[in-house]
Amino acid sequence: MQFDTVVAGGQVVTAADTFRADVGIIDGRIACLAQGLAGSAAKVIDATDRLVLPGGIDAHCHLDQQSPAGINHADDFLSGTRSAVAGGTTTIIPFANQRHGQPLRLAVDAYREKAEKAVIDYAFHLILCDPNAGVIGQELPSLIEEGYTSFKVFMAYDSLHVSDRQILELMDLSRRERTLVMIHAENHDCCEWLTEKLLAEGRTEPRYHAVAHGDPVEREATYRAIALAEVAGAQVLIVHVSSGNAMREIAAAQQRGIPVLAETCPQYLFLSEADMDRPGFEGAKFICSPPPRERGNQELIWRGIQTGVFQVFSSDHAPYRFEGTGGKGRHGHDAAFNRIANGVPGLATRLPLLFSAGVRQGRISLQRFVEITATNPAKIYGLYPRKGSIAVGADADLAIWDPGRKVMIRKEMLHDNMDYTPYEGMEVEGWPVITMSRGEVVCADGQVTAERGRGRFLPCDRIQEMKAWL
Ligand code: DUC
Ligand code: ZN
Ligand code: ZN
Repeated sequence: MQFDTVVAGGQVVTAADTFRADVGIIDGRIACLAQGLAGSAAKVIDATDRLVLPGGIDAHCHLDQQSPAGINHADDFLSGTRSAVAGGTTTIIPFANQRHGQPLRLAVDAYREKAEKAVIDYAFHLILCDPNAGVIGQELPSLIEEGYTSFKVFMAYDSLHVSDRQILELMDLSRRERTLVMIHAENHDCCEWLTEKLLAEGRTEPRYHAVAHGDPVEREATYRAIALAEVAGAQVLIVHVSSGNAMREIAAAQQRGIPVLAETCPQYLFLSEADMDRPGFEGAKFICSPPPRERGNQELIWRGIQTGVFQVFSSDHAPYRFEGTGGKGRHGHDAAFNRIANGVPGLATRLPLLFSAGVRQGRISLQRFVEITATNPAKIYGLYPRKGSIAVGADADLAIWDPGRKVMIRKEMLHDNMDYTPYEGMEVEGWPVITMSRGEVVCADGQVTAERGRGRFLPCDRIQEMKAWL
């Protein structure tokens, strides 16, 4: 066999195994896994002393969306996907966001057009803020056929949140059609009531965001989302779980055999509510929803990763710049917490942070790392086996890691369009030194070489039965 490229001499890591093999690539796909392939290759990439992992799948990131308050994200599909490859990610699943009263089809078409600049492959989740009878009865069934099989709804936010009744209708459709409802679990009335109370008391600094979006607010909505899924007989995935208490509700449901999956994110392992209390307006940089909790909570989230409560680890990249008219500080540096856009960036830092504190510091195995950052997202969202693994026939999406490389995270190395990273100055051990998408090197030694627009849309399959996962 003659290969276009062989990645030679590395340790191949999958969710199941680590083994020594060369990876032979033909036409962007993995054609052979065996030793001694380098002699039959047009191009050889030396992976001696390196780990060869599936490229990461970031199953939750926001690009080129507008916040509920009308603020644009700093990253579009070009800067966002360039940043992704700089951190070893080769597939993203961002959101096509419906506006009130807007036919879903228009939202999907608009986001498909925005995504034409992407440098890596992408699928879409749909955000539904207006799941009316036309959406549920007509639009979704036809979009599902076209490969949109996961839908996010919000239990909080003025312009976004939907009622329990609407969630039930959507879950009912999801059960029939074998799709997946993703839930932003925070109790809207609680957030609103707490926010008004805090503002009336003059408690306006960024740190009060953590009070307005406190732990019980997330825990109640998580419990309710699970109960709704039980009522509807549907599978559900709770996104961006931040609190150990919400996580316990999920674990309890999983133990009862309820098909509830869960995702967590770097901000809940590496940031805490103390960051929102940094001097001046600095705390605004760390505002996201749900917010990072007290430091002790981080260990609980690690435990959930170790024990399997969480199946997915995503960035929830929601890039709002600090300065400028579209930034967190657009209402001035004394703006009240509820006027600061919610979200932190993280596409490039997701994998190195978890690799370093998880794998290198002995909290999780390499297999678990691959599982929650690539293989599980591919399986859950219907992209497996084309994406998410290193196997013959799969796309040659690879991240070649130098497991010992020490890097201090600096905003400048992340290739996004942000003016800060919440992880500035953190030291990590282990870095993806080469990223390949469909057999092509798209980033090497910090240089992004991918051509604009080379990414392709990935239609997602219907969702599998999940009971076996729990
Ligand atoms: N929810 C998200 O999923 N991302 C950013 C902010 C939010 O509320
Ligand atoms: Zn959310
Ligand atoms: Zn999000």
